[in-house]
Amino acid sequence: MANWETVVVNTDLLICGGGFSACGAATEAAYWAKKKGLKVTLVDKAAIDRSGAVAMGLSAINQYVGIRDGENTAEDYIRYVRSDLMGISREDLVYNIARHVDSTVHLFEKWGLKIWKDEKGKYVHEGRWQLMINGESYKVIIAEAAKNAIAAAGGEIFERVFIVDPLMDGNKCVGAVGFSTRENKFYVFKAKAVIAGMGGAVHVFRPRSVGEGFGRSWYPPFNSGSSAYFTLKAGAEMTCQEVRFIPVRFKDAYGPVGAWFLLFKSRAISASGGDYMVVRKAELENWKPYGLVKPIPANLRNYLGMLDTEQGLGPLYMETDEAIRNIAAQYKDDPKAFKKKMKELESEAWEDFLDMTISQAILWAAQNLKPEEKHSEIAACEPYFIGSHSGASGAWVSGPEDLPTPYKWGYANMTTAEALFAVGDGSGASSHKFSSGSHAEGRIAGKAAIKYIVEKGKEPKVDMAEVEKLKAKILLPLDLWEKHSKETTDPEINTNYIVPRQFLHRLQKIMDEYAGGVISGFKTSKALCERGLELMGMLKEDSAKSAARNHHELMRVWENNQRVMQAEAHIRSIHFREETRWPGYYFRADKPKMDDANWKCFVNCTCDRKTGEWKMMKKDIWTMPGV
Ligand code: SFD
Ligand code: AMP
Repeated sequence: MANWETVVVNTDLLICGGGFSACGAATEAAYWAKKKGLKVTLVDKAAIDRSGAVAMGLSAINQYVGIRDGENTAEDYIRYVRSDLMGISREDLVYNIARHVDSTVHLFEKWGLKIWKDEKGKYVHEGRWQLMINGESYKVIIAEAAKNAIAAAGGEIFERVFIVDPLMDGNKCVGAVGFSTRENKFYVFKAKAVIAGMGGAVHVFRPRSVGEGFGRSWYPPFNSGSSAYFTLKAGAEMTCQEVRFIPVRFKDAYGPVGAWFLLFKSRAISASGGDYMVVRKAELENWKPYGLVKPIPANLRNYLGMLDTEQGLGPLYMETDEAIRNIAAQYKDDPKAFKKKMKELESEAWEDFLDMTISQAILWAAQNLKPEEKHSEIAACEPYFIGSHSGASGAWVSGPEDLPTPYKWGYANMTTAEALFAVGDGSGASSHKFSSGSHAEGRIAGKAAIKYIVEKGKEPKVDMAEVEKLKAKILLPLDLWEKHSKETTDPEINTNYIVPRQFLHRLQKIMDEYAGGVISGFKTSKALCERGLELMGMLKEDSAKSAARNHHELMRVWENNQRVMQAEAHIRSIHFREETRWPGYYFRADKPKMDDANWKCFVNCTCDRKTGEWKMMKKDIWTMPGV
């Protein structure tokens, strides 16, 4: 085995991940931990100033309820999420986040985030729930608060340490193991409670951008399904693993569309000029009651555009030029004011991307595209797993203590594995929390985890023999490379191992062709899922033959293995749910209709820790009384 030092770290609370939800957890947990003399440790695979989905910044805060100004209520937010997810949401979790998210946003502002204000000093809304920000440094600001809180409480932060597996004592999580991506160090974190906040997953499906564009995606390429893998490996129950997210984005550089649709009130059209949201309105009747609500659910908006594409009406375009002209039109009688407004709109258009998806601004520049002069192509992306946006995949967590929810087994956001909490993209069925809601959910879980430690925390019992086995398994790819790489002329072509890039391509091919990726027009069926699972079984066998030539590739190997776990949970869930509920995300082509009588329920699953056997189950939907 590679001769790496084993570093043991003892802590009370371990936070895995350093993104939005983990920073929320750290900020809150450190506050309570300091009072109780407990230690909080946070571990991220990258540097938390610029890690995760918000690495490049964002141009909007997508969840702000506005309770203090009477703009909306938390109950309104339940209704929004319920409809947008076609009836499938954990209303207790959605409510819990909605009632706390505003205070998180107020904290962001206190910490230095610039939220746009109008002349009356009110936040500028992008849409009903969204606020405009100057967000280039959004992550830096939120990370700084988390770092300060941990430092003030005497905790520790580990950066560039990649978490792989949970440590378990029966059904209880007692820590995690991982490795440094820079040094020859294998880490063992022993903890009384653990929070999984390692984001969602991308590159499980073959991306649209391949070859020289490989790595480009809307969701950040560094999130590889670590949360799902970690909670599944802990034996925790998962939910909504079929509810992938497919956003419509500016094509090829993946610029988000929210500001265009909501702030600029832009239309999207087909190549022949039809506005698919208007032309195809009648189709929405087939998806009642959700098809008839406002806003129309994200997957149905996608679906109407996809119908145009399927019928040869593509490319689809965002009418940026028309939208800018429409807004500026109110100044048409005053040439000076008109010119000024046009300049302002032009800079807002560019800033939207420069704050959040810089590559989109670069692509516009490279293609000589001026948004005020010419429209831009948009397209549906490849599927992602992101429980915090308009998808829903994640762990099945306990609801808030003060609500009459049937899903409650103790501490808020604790998974069905004791002492293991999940947040952000790692917790399921609580969609539309975005950056702010993920942070708020992190705070909820951080507080609950400290409460758990105070009330039930015991010294973690870690089986060091088990740890040694995990160390050997995790470092094996380095050994395989060392042993065999000189046996062939090209070390990448070797019958004794598979390199991470080849493995990833195989996974993506299976998912794309059998589980409804871009190439299959997002369509799959029972038989395709079954064949996909068969091939996945063979891929899993080969995962033990993965080789890595250095630290970076070792990370790539484990990212792949984590993606495989996410992929399998996804295919099994799509296979189990015998209906099509989210057209525009995926189609069970053999069951093309929504079947409320049999499938208005959650699909949950577990993977047995010892046998690896999957169990699929239905769970009833609970709706908040009176909402
Ligand atoms: O417009 C390991 N999101 C948006 N939210 C908004 O509020 N406004 C927007 O404008 C948003 N837009 C947007 C968004 C996302 C993306 C990718 C783009 C644009 C381009 C959504 C939010 O970003 C999202 O909801 C939150 O970030 C979710 O938070 P969280 O904590 O669940 O995930 P994270 O922030 O990505 O952090 C994950 C962390 O885990 C680390 N990590 N650490 C150790 N070991 C491992 N094995 C690990 N694997 C991962 C990561 O490094 C990271 O720190 S718009 O398009 O919608
Ligand atoms: P996006 O840029 O697509 O991630 O969207 C940002 C925010 O705007 C999210 O809250 C979306 O749900 C919302 N959104 C985007 N497009 C629309 C639309 N056409 N109608 C209503 N809400 C939208």
